[in-house]
Amino acid sequence: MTWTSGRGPILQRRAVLAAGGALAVAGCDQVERPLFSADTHSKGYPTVKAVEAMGKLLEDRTNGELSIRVYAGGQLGSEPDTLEITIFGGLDMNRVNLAPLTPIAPVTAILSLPFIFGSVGHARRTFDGAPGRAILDAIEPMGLIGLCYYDSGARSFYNRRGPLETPADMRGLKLRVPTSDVFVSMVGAAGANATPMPLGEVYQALLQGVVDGAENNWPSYESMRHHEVAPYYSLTEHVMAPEVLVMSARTWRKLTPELRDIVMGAARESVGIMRGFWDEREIAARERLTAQGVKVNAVDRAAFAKAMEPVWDRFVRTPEMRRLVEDVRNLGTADA
Ligand code: GTR
Repeated sequence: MTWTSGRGPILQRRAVLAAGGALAVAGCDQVERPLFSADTHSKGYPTVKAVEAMGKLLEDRTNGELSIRVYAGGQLGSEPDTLEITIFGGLDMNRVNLAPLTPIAPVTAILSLPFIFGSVGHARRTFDGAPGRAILDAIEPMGLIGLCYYDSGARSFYNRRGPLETPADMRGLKLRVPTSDVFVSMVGAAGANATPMPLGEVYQALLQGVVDGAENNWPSYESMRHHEVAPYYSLTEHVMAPEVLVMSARTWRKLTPELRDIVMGAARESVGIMRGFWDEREIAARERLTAQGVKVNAVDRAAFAKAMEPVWDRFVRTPEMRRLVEDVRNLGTADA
Protein backbone atom coordinates (compact mmCIF):
# COMPACT_ATOMS: atom_id res chain seq x y z
CA MET A 1 0.00 0.00 0.00
CA THR A 2 1.31 3.45 -0.83
CA TRP A 3 0.76 6.37 1.47
CA THR A 4 0.14 8.81 -1.32
CA SER A 5 -3.07 7.12 -2.49
CA GLY A 6 -6.32 7.31 -0.53
CA ARG A 7 -6.96 9.55 2.48
CA GLY A 8 -8.34 6.87 4.78
CA PRO A 9 -5.18 4.90 5.60
CA ILE A 10 -3.11 8.05 6.06
CA LEU A 11 -5.60 9.55 8.48
CA GLN A 12 -5.89 6.28 10.35
CA ARG A 13 -2.14 5.93 10.53
CA ARG A 14 -1.83 9.45 11.94
CA ALA A 15 -4.53 8.83 14.52
CA VAL A 16 -2.97 5.57 15.72
CA LEU A 17 0.52 6.96 15.91
CA ALA A 18 -0.68 10.14 17.60
CA ALA A 19 -2.44 8.10 20.28
CA GLY A 20 0.63 5.96 20.84
CA GLY A 21 3.00 8.91 20.60
CA ALA A 22 1.02 11.07 23.03
CA LEU A 23 1.30 8.40 25.69
CA ALA A 24 4.98 7.90 24.97
CA VAL A 25 5.70 11.63 25.29
CA ALA A 26 3.52 12.05 28.38
CA GLY A 27 5.45 9.13 29.89
CA CYS A 28 2.23 7.63 31.26
CA ASP A 29 3.09 4.87 33.65
CA GLN A 30 0.20 2.65 32.67
CA VAL A 31 -1.17 1.25 29.44
CA GLU A 32 -4.82 2.29 29.39
CA ARG A 33 -5.88 1.26 25.92
CA PRO A 34 -5.38 -1.83 23.78
CA LEU A 35 -1.77 -2.49 22.89
CA PHE A 36 -1.28 -1.35 19.29
CA SER A 37 0.53 -3.87 17.10
CA ALA A 38 1.55 -3.61 13.43
CA ASP A 39 1.82 -6.31 10.78
CA THR A 40 2.68 -6.01 7.10
CA HIS A 41 0.43 -8.98 6.31
CA SER A 42 -3.32 -8.79 5.83
CA LYS A 43 -6.02 -10.01 8.17
CA GLY A 44 -6.24 -13.80 8.10
CA TYR A 45 -2.49 -14.33 7.59
CA PRO A 46 -1.03 -16.73 10.23
CA THR A 47 1.05 -14.03 11.97
CA VAL A 48 -1.95 -11.71 12.28
CA LYS A 49 -4.17 -14.49 13.60
CA ALA A 50 -1.48 -15.52 16.10
CA VAL A 51 -1.16 -12.03 17.58
CA GLU A 52 -4.95 -11.77 17.74
CA ALA A 53 -5.01 -15.10 19.59
CA MET A 54 -2.38 -13.78 21.98
CA GLY A 55 -4.59 -10.72 22.55
CA LYS A 56 -7.49 -12.99 23.57
CA LEU A 57 -5.27 -14.83 26.05
CA LEU A 58 -4.18 -11.49 27.52
CA GLU A 59 -7.74 -10.26 27.82
CA ASP A 60 -8.81 -13.43 29.63
CA ARG A 61 -5.84 -13.50 31.95
CA THR A 62 -5.97 -9.84 32.96
CA ASN A 63 -9.76 -9.46 33.10
CA GLY A 64 -9.62 -7.11 30.15
CA GLU A 65 -6.85 -4.89 31.49
CA LEU A 66 -4.61 -5.82 28.56
CA SER A 67 -5.68 -6.53 25.01
CA ILE A 68 -4.16 -6.12 21.54
CA ARG A 69 -5.38 -4.29 18.45
CA VAL A 70 -3.57 -5.50 15.33
CA TYR A 71 -3.17 -3.01 12.48
CA ALA A 72 -2.75 -5.45 9.60
CA GLY A 73 -1.95 -5.08 5.92
CA GLY A 74 0.96 -2.68 6.34
CA GLN A 75 -1.50 0.14 7.09
CA LEU A 76 0.91 1.79 9.54
CA GLY A 77 3.87 1.67 7.14
CA SER A 78 6.72 -0.58 6.06
CA GLU A 79 8.57 -2.88 8.49
CA PRO A 80 11.66 -0.64 8.86
CA ASP A 81 9.43 2.41 9.46
CA THR A 82 7.14 0.77 11.99
CA LEU A 83 10.13 -0.72 13.78
CA GLU A 84 11.55 2.74 14.29
CA ILE A 85 8.19 3.93 15.60
CA THR A 86 8.08 0.95 17.98
CA ILE A 87 11.53 1.77 19.31
CA PHE A 88 10.32 5.31 20.07
CA GLY A 89 7.17 4.01 21.76
CA GLY A 90 4.63 5.24 19.19
CA LEU A 91 3.62 1.61 18.72
CA ASP A 92 3.51 -0.98 21.51
CA MET A 93 4.14 -4.11 19.50
CA ASN A 94 5.25 -5.15 16.05
CA ARG A 95 5.34 -8.43 14.18
CA VAL A 96 8.14 -8.27 11.63
CA ASN A 97 10.58 -10.60 9.98
CA LEU A 98 13.98 -10.75 11.61
CA ALA A 99 15.54 -9.40 8.39
CA PRO A 100 14.95 -5.66 8.97
CA LEU A 101 16.53 -6.03 12.43
CA THR A 102 19.94 -7.07 11.09
CA PRO A 103 21.10 -3.48 10.41
CA ILE A 104 20.34 -2.45 14.03
CA ALA A 105 21.28 -5.69 15.83
CA PRO A 106 23.95 -7.60 13.85
CA VAL A 107 23.63 -10.78 15.94
CA THR A 108 20.14 -11.35 14.49
CA ALA A 109 21.86 -12.09 11.15
CA ILE A 110 22.65 -15.60 12.39
CA LEU A 111 19.09 -16.80 11.89
CA SER A 112 19.05 -15.30 8.36
CA LEU A 113 22.22 -17.05 7.20
CA PRO A 114 21.73 -19.02 3.98
CA PHE A 115 21.19 -22.74 4.49
CA ILE A 116 21.87 -22.62 8.25
CA PHE A 117 18.92 -24.88 9.03
CA GLY A 118 18.71 -28.46 7.82
CA SER A 119 14.98 -28.84 8.41
CA VAL A 120 11.88 -27.22 9.90
CA GLY A 121 12.51 -29.21 13.08
CA HIS A 122 16.04 -27.82 13.35
CA ALA A 123 14.77 -24.27 12.86
CA ARG A 124 12.07 -24.72 15.51
CA ARG A 125 14.53 -26.21 18.02
CA THR A 126 16.75 -23.17 17.47
CA PHE A 127 13.95 -20.62 17.89
CA ASP A 128 12.62 -22.38 21.01
CA GLY A 129 16.06 -23.07 22.50
CA ALA A 130 18.97 -21.17 24.02
CA PRO A 131 20.37 -19.65 20.77
CA GLY A 132 16.94 -18.25 19.91
CA ARG A 133 16.55 -16.72 23.38
CA ALA A 134 20.06 -15.23 23.32
CA ILE A 135 19.31 -13.50 20.01
CA LEU A 136 15.98 -12.14 21.30
CA ASP A 137 17.73 -10.82 24.40
CA ALA A 138 20.34 -9.10 22.24
CA ILE A 139 17.78 -6.70 20.77
CA GLU A 140 16.80 -5.26 24.16
CA PRO A 141 19.48 -2.53 24.16
CA MET A 142 17.92 -1.33 20.88
CA GLY A 143 14.70 -0.54 22.75
CA LEU A 144 12.83 -3.71 21.76
CA ILE A 145 11.76 -6.63 23.90
CA GLY A 146 11.76 -9.85 21.88
CA LEU A 147 8.60 -11.72 22.89
CA CYS A 148 8.75 -14.75 20.59
CA TYR A 149 9.51 -16.09 17.14
CA TYR A 150 6.94 -17.27 14.67
CA ASP A 151 7.54 -19.60 11.74
CA SER A 152 8.14 -18.20 8.29
CA GLY A 153 9.00 -21.40 6.43
CA ALA A 154 11.61 -21.38 3.70
CA ARG A 155 12.10 -18.60 1.18
CA SER A 156 12.77 -19.34 -2.50
CA PHE A 157 13.47 -17.17 -5.54
CA TYR A 158 10.76 -16.36 -8.06
CA ASN A 159 10.94 -14.30 -11.22
CA ARG A 160 9.33 -13.32 -14.51
CA ARG A 161 11.99 -14.71 -16.84
CA GLY A 162 12.19 -18.46 -16.39
CA PRO A 163 13.26 -21.27 -14.08
CA LEU A 164 16.48 -20.76 -12.07
CA GLU A 165 18.35 -24.02 -11.68
CA THR A 166 21.90 -22.98 -10.82
CA PRO A 167 23.54 -19.70 -9.74
CA ALA A 168 24.52 -19.18 -13.41
CA ASP A 169 20.82 -18.54 -14.14
CA MET A 170 20.83 -15.61 -11.69
CA ARG A 171 23.12 -13.49 -13.85
CA GLY A 172 21.61 -10.18 -14.89
CA LEU A 173 18.50 -10.59 -12.73
CA LYS A 174 17.35 -7.73 -10.54
CA LEU A 175 15.78 -9.22 -7.44
CA ARG A 176 13.93 -7.46 -4.65
CA VAL A 177 15.06 -8.23 -1.11
CA PRO A 178 13.89 -6.95 2.29
CA THR A 179 15.91 -4.05 3.72
CA SER A 180 18.62 -6.20 5.26
CA ASP A 181 22.33 -6.29 4.55
CA VAL A 182 22.38 -10.11 4.85
CA PHE A 183 19.78 -10.46 2.12
CA VAL A 184 21.59 -7.99 -0.14
CA SER A 185 24.81 -9.89 0.34
CA MET A 186 23.17 -13.27 -0.20
CA VAL A 187 21.58 -12.34 -3.52
CA GLY A 188 24.81 -10.71 -4.68
CA ALA A 189 26.77 -13.86 -3.78
CA ALA A 190 24.30 -15.96 -5.75
CA GLY A 191 25.04 -13.84 -8.83
CA ALA A 192 22.05 -11.47 -9.12
CA ASN A 193 21.56 -7.76 -8.33
CA ALA A 194 19.74 -7.07 -5.08
CA THR A 195 17.22 -4.23 -4.80
CA PRO A 196 16.05 -3.62 -1.20
CA MET A 197 12.45 -2.43 -1.11
CA PRO A 198 9.46 -2.59 1.29
CA LEU A 199 7.17 -5.52 0.62
CA GLY A 200 4.18 -3.30 -0.21
CA GLU A 201 5.96 -1.88 -3.27
CA VAL A 202 7.06 -5.16 -4.82
CA TYR A 203 3.93 -6.01 -6.84
CA GLN A 204 4.10 -2.72 -8.78
CA ALA A 205 7.86 -3.05 -9.19
CA LEU A 206 7.41 -6.52 -10.69
CA LEU A 207 4.59 -5.34 -12.90
CA GLN A 208 6.56 -2.42 -14.25
CA GLY A 209 9.76 -4.44 -14.66
CA VAL A 210 11.66 -2.35 -12.08
CA VAL A 211 12.70 -5.73 -10.68
CA ASP A 212 12.61 -9.14 -12.39
CA GLY A 213 11.82 -11.16 -9.30
CA ALA A 214 12.05 -11.52 -5.55
CA GLU A 215 12.21 -14.25 -2.94
CA ASN A 216 9.77 -15.32 -0.28
CA ASN A 217 7.83 -18.18 1.26
CA TRP A 218 4.72 -19.70 -0.36
CA PRO A 219 2.11 -17.85 1.75
CA SER A 220 3.65 -14.39 1.07
CA TYR A 221 4.15 -15.16 -2.63
CA GLU A 222 0.45 -15.94 -2.81
CA SER A 223 -1.00 -13.28 -0.52
CA MET A 224 0.97 -10.43 -2.14
CA ARG A 225 -0.14 -11.78 -5.57
CA HIS A 226 3.45 -11.83 -6.84
CA HIS A 227 2.75 -15.10 -8.67
CA GLU A 228 0.54 -13.19 -11.09
CA VAL A 229 3.54 -11.27 -12.40
CA ALA A 230 6.47 -13.57 -11.56
CA PRO A 231 5.23 -17.11 -12.20
CA TYR A 232 8.53 -19.05 -12.02
CA TYR A 233 9.13 -20.31 -8.48
CA SER A 234 12.48 -22.07 -8.05
CA LEU A 235 12.86 -24.15 -4.89
CA THR A 236 16.15 -22.78 -3.53
CA GLU A 237 14.74 -22.68 0.03
CA HIS A 238 17.85 -20.65 0.86
CA VAL A 239 16.68 -18.92 4.05
CA MET A 240 14.41 -19.73 6.98
CA ALA A 241 14.67 -16.40 8.83
CA PRO A 242 11.85 -16.41 11.39
CA GLU A 243 9.21 -13.82 12.11
CA VAL A 244 9.59 -12.06 15.42
CA LEU A 245 7.10 -10.38 17.74
CA VAL A 246 8.58 -7.44 19.60
CA MET A 247 7.31 -5.02 22.22
CA SER A 248 8.54 -1.48 22.64
CA ALA A 249 10.78 -1.34 25.73
CA ARG A 250 8.90 1.86 26.61
CA THR A 251 5.61 -0.02 26.84
CA TRP A 252 7.29 -2.93 28.62
CA ARG A 253 8.56 -0.62 31.37
CA LYS A 254 5.00 0.51 32.09
CA LEU A 255 3.91 -3.06 32.89
CA THR A 256 4.07 -4.51 36.40
CA PRO A 257 6.24 -7.65 36.81
CA GLU A 258 3.04 -9.66 37.03
CA LEU A 259 1.70 -8.26 33.74
CA ARG A 260 5.08 -8.84 32.08
CA ASP A 261 4.90 -12.52 33.02
CA ILE A 262 1.40 -12.74 31.60
CA VAL A 263 2.53 -11.07 28.35
CA MET A 264 5.53 -13.42 27.98
CA GLY A 265 3.38 -16.47 28.77
CA ALA A 266 0.72 -15.49 26.23
CA ALA A 267 3.36 -14.77 23.58
CA ARG A 268 4.96 -18.18 24.12
CA GLU A 269 1.61 -19.89 23.95
CA SER A 270 0.76 -18.13 20.69
CA VAL A 271 3.81 -19.77 19.06
CA GLY A 272 2.20 -23.23 19.09
CA ILE A 273 -1.11 -21.76 17.90
CA MET A 274 0.71 -20.01 15.06
CA ARG A 275 2.50 -23.19 13.97
CA GLY A 276 -0.87 -24.84 13.46
CA PHE A 277 -2.04 -21.93 11.27
CA TRP A 278 1.31 -21.85 9.47
CA ASP A 279 1.57 -25.51 8.52
CA GLU A 280 -1.92 -25.45 7.10
CA ARG A 281 -1.40 -22.21 5.17
CA GLU A 282 1.97 -23.17 3.71
CA ILE A 283 0.62 -26.41 2.23
CA ALA A 284 -2.60 -24.76 1.02
CA ALA A 285 -0.76 -21.86 -0.66
CA ARG A 286 1.59 -24.22 -2.47
CA GLU A 287 -1.27 -26.43 -3.64
CA ARG A 288 -3.42 -23.53 -4.81
CA LEU A 289 -0.58 -21.88 -6.73
CA THR A 290 0.54 -25.11 -8.37
CA ALA A 291 -3.05 -25.74 -9.46
CA GLN A 292 -3.19 -22.20 -10.87
CA GLY A 293 -0.21 -22.90 -13.12
CA VAL A 294 2.76 -21.43 -11.24
CA LYS A 295 5.87 -23.09 -12.68
CA VAL A 296 7.78 -24.74 -9.85
CA ASN A 297 11.21 -26.26 -10.39
CA ALA A 298 13.84 -28.04 -8.32
CA VAL A 299 17.29 -26.44 -8.18
CA ASP A 300 20.87 -27.45 -7.51
CA ARG A 301 20.72 -26.45 -3.83
CA ALA A 302 24.33 -27.49 -3.19
CA ALA A 303 25.50 -25.06 -5.88
CA PHE A 304 23.46 -22.22 -4.34
CA ALA A 305 24.78 -23.06 -0.87
CA LYS A 306 28.35 -23.00 -2.17
CA ALA A 307 27.86 -19.67 -3.95
CA MET A 308 26.38 -18.11 -0.81
CA GLU A 309 29.08 -19.39 1.56
CA PRO A 310 31.02 -16.07 1.69
CA VAL A 311 27.97 -14.49 3.37
CA TRP A 312 28.75 -16.48 6.52
CA ASP A 313 32.23 -14.99 6.91
CA ARG A 314 30.94 -11.53 6.18
CA PHE A 315 28.33 -11.63 8.95
CA VAL A 316 29.67 -14.02 11.59
CA ARG A 317 32.31 -11.67 12.87
CA THR A 318 32.63 -11.93 16.65
CA PRO A 319 33.55 -14.87 18.90
CA GLU A 320 30.08 -14.58 20.45
CA MET A 321 28.45 -14.98 17.04
CA ARG A 322 30.69 -17.93 16.17
CA ARG A 323 29.67 -19.58 19.43
CA LEU A 324 26.00 -19.05 18.66
CA VAL A 325 26.41 -20.56 15.19
CA GLU A 326 28.08 -23.56 16.82
CA ASP A 327 25.16 -23.86 19.29
CA VAL A 328 22.69 -23.80 16.41
CA ARG A 329 24.62 -26.57 14.63
CA ASN A 330 24.82 -28.64 17.80
CA LEU A 331 21.04 -28.81 17.94
CA GLY A 332 21.22 -31.26 15.00
CA THR A 333 19.97 -30.59 11.50
CA ALA A 334 17.50 -33.49 11.29
CA ASP A 335 13.79 -32.80 11.38
CA ALA A 336 12.95 -34.70 14.54
C1 GTR B 1 7.52 -12.17 4.67
C2 GTR B 1 7.46 -11.77 6.12
C3 GTR B 1 7.20 -10.29 6.25
C4 GTR B 1 8.14 -9.46 5.39
C5 GTR B 1 8.26 -10.03 4.02
C6 GTR B 1 9.27 -9.30 3.14
O1 GTR B 1 7.83 -13.54 4.57
O2 GTR B 1 6.43 -12.45 6.75
O3 GTR B 1 7.28 -9.94 7.59
O4 GTR B 1 9.40 -9.38 5.99
O5 GTR B 1 8.53 -11.41 4.02
O6 GTR B 1 9.88 -9.95 2.31
O7 GTR B 1 9.41 -8.07 3.28
